[in-house]
Amino acid sequence: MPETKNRYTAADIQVLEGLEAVRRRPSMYIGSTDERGLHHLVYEIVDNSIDEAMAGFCDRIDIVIMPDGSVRVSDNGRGIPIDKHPRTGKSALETVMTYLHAGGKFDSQAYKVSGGLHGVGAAVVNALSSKMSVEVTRDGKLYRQDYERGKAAGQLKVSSNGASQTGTTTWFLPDTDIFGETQFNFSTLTERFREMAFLTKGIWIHFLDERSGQRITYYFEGGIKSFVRRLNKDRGTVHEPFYMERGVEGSIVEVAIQYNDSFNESTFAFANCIHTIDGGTHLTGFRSALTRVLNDYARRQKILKDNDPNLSGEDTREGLVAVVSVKLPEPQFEGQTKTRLGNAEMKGIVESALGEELGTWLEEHPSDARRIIEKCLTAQRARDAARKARDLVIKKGFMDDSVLPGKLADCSERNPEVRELYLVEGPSAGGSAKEGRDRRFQAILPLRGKILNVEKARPDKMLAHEEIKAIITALGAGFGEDLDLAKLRYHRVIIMTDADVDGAHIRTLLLTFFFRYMRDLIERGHLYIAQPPLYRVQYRRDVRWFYSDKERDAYLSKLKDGKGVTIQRYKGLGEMNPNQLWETTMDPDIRTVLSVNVEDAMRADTIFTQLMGEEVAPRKSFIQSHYDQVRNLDV
Ligand code: 0RA
Repeated sequence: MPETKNRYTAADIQVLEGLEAVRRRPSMYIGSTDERGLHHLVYEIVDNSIDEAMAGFCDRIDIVIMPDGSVRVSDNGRGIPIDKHPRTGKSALETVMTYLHAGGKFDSQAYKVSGGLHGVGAAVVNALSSKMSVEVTRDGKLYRQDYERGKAAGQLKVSSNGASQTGTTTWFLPDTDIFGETQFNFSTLTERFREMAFLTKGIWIHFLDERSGQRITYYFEGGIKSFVRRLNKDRGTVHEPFYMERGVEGSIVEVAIQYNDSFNESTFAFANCIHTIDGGTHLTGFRSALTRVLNDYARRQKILKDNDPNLSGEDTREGLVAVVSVKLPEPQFEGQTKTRLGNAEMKGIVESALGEELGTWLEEHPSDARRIIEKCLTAQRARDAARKARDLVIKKGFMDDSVLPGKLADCSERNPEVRELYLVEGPSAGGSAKEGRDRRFQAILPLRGKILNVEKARPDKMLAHEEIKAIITALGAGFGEDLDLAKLRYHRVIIMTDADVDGAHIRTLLLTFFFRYMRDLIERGHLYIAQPPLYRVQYRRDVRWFYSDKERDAYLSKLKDGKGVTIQRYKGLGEMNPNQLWETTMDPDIRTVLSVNVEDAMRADTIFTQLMGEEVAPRKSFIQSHYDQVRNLDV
């Protein structure tokens, strides 16, 4: 914990701007007024309680979503001070709730962990709420004040309750004049609360959604150490997690590391509990310490001989799961989305703190250390092999369309912008698709058998896999670092699989491949998922296709008598004749295709990791329990 500053005095708050500015330009303060902005209100309030927890005075936060769309957040901290503020002449509480810190912009998190009053967020929430009230318990009294659209609606009321506990309860109702969307999303909130709980060791977060009665409690004794354990839950791990926490010059550095037996890196970096997706100085310091310490150790132990090359940064990050969390007084967030930490001093602080702590840990855990180094050496050797394989493969004409795969049924159109490539599961479906398509602009690549799980294979293995090789060659744009979309032979790549669990699995494997090796293709909107129907319903001579149980039932319930109705369930694409496949799934005039996008690459990554984990059971249950959503999968 940082050393907390001297006791708070009301004069510490820098004032002073009214809240009209917030109502005039809400997006400047909360990013947007859509669903995201709405949720941001809750985070702002909970953040204040989290700050109180980080200062060491609070270990419990209760959040309740009410049926009327209002939210209540309570904590057992010291309670917002109520003493009189010298500049405003009002209570500290009212000052905090009805004035804006100078410069209290959306991107300014400067008040966090700074020992000052964490008020900016609460005032912004107040400005954007049609009603709000704050109750403070301290000094054996209960204080309460109500607000409307950022203005006090009455005096601070005091009653004596004689209770010894302290705390703050904030209740607010988002203003429907400001927010287009006022429905809170349970899982959006739980995800964030879980992250907050992970990042704040020892905090209990209780969340109740009164609309549905759902409730959930988060508590992670080990903080980010629990986080890495959780991330590795379904994988084989190489050792017990490494964990360190150290205070340096008013900042706190926390790092947890655990290698697993996969080949991907998942490092999450946070600054003051904000997920810095674009990294920054703390991440740079982390990486350079990791590479340096592992190389030093390997040399000292003579695992690396004098003539052996150093482990590269990449070599030390295969199978790495890590969380880096720093807390600092005046964080600077950079970049368009303010998700990169800019404070230059953080690089050195993290690098030396981690360098020392990890160095010591390796010395004290020689068998864990050896396994980690072995893992890095394997990565180094494999990277070498992959480089050679790739050179070979490129030489062999991988990116040359004179060697298109034999089973590709190409189209006649030459302009890549209008060309489509269907990746079709199963030979019989492939046959129907070939016959049913419009051969001017639709090409078919039938895929046989299993698609390689690229999550479990290195690039050299991947390139040896027939189906993957065929996809890469057909697309003609290379892959990985060499991906060149200017060479892409089809601007629409459409995955067409059965509408069942196996189809969903194959689709996931394909998406994983694209995600890992052709992410830009997804990002540029070239990847789609075909939507074959689930049912064919014939009523007398009228034939219709339905894409969900709901649509089918709605139609059936409208038929007066059930006579003359035949319902056929399509289990596989192969059951449709070419004509039907064209009409239901491939005809651009009537088909629907889902565009795949990488909105949130990190989330997709986590989901992929979960889906692709070594152990089969969790993957199965994920696919089954999310089957409805899988139809509308957005990666
Ligand atoms: C500054 C000083 C003190 C408490 C807080 C801030 C505080 C703010 C919030 C906002 C939500 N929950 C909170 N809990 C505490 C206390 C100063 C003192 O009593 O010495």
